[in-house]
Amino acid sequence: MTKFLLPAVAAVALVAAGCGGSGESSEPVATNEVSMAKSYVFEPKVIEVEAGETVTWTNDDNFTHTVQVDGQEDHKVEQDESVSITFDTPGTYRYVCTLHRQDMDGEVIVQ
Ligand SMILES: [Cu+2]
Repeated sequence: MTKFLLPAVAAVALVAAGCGGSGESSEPVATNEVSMAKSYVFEPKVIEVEAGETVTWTNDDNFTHTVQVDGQEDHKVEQDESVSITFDTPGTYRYVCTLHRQDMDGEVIVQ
């Protein structure tokens, strides 16, 4: 248990120190569920999972969105639908909605 808690606390502390306190939305959240919430956002924006976990994005917005991880296959997600991607290799993966890349991006940190 302690093994899992310590790195998470350290990561949050680093983010807070680096951003001067204004980066509330960029603190990693330990979850494998991301909502495409109203409107044009991934919520939470930065998540943290264990290697081998599957992350599910669900479109709760009124518009079609996509999930494209690190330039790989683009997954179209219609309203009320979802897409799941499994992350086997540790690392930091950035992703975007290719329809709204100015507004919609996020990060999956795989431990
Ligand atoms: Cu979008």
